[in-house]
Amino acid sequence: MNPKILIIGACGQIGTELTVKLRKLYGTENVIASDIRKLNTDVVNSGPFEVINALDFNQIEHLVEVHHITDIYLMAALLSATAEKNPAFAWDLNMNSLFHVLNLAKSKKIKKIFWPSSIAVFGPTTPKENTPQYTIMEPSTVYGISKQAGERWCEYYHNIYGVDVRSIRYPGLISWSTPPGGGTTDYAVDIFHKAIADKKYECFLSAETKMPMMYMDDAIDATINIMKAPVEEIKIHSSYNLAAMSFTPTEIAAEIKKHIPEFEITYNPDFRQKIADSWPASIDDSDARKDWNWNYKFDLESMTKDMLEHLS
Ligand code: AKB
Repeated sequence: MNPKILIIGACGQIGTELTVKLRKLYGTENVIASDIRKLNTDVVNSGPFEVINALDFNQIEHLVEVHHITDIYLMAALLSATAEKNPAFAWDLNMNSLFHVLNLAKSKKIKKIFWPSSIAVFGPTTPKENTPQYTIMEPSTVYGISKQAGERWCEYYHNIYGVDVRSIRYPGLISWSTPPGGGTTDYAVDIFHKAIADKKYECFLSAETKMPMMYMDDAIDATINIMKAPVEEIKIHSSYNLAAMSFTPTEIAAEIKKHIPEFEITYNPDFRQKIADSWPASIDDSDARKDWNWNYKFDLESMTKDMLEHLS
């Protein structure tokens, strides 16, 4: 039987594409999209849509009851750069929306949860290359602290209350169809828009800042696959490391130059540099590969080609 899905934060960077894919997979009527406002006309007009506040438990519970929801994908969050500007609200949104959903599962009103974590759970004392699944985690951003605490709570709710919650530590995500949402890795999306429009880009990170990244198609596949995996395959109940490619601004600029030879990049690092410096450069995702057969399709070359084709 198809799951009955509620996506909270459906108009955001991941939510938009996730909604489309889940509707194709499970049928439009089985996927209820929701967000705080009607921010994306495609999402709003392509199937059932509800305006809700992720911080309002009663609103979420009401939707769960009315639509007989079995699975919730909680995609609402403040990302790293935005969260630094509003720490109290970021903590409130990122943590309390998670508690609402975990508590619905604890009281058996829903069966399964997807909750996104991030490479931001790591910090400056974490090994930078091939960052292991289990390692030192001392996040230095509000976003990272909220994601790390969230991971601990997911594992706790699984161990103590038997909640089926599944999670991925997303790297930076790159997509042509949705604008970035206030993250530190967002330069890797902006750069394509500026390369096409202006043939030049001023990067807010320094030339050699290497970070883990992933094309949105792969991120959506990972999300759907971890949710589809039989419960016994899910061995990690905090969050899985996930990787595809790692590159620096210099390297992505060189790849773009192969298609747009006039393209030039300059560097003017801002407050986001410190955030990027505290994150891993590459990730060891062998547990995800082993447990639920994770693999990626897009590398830097194929991602760049696909981005430019779609945006042009
Ligand atoms: C961000 O840059 O904040 C996000 C993330 C890595 O979670 N893209």
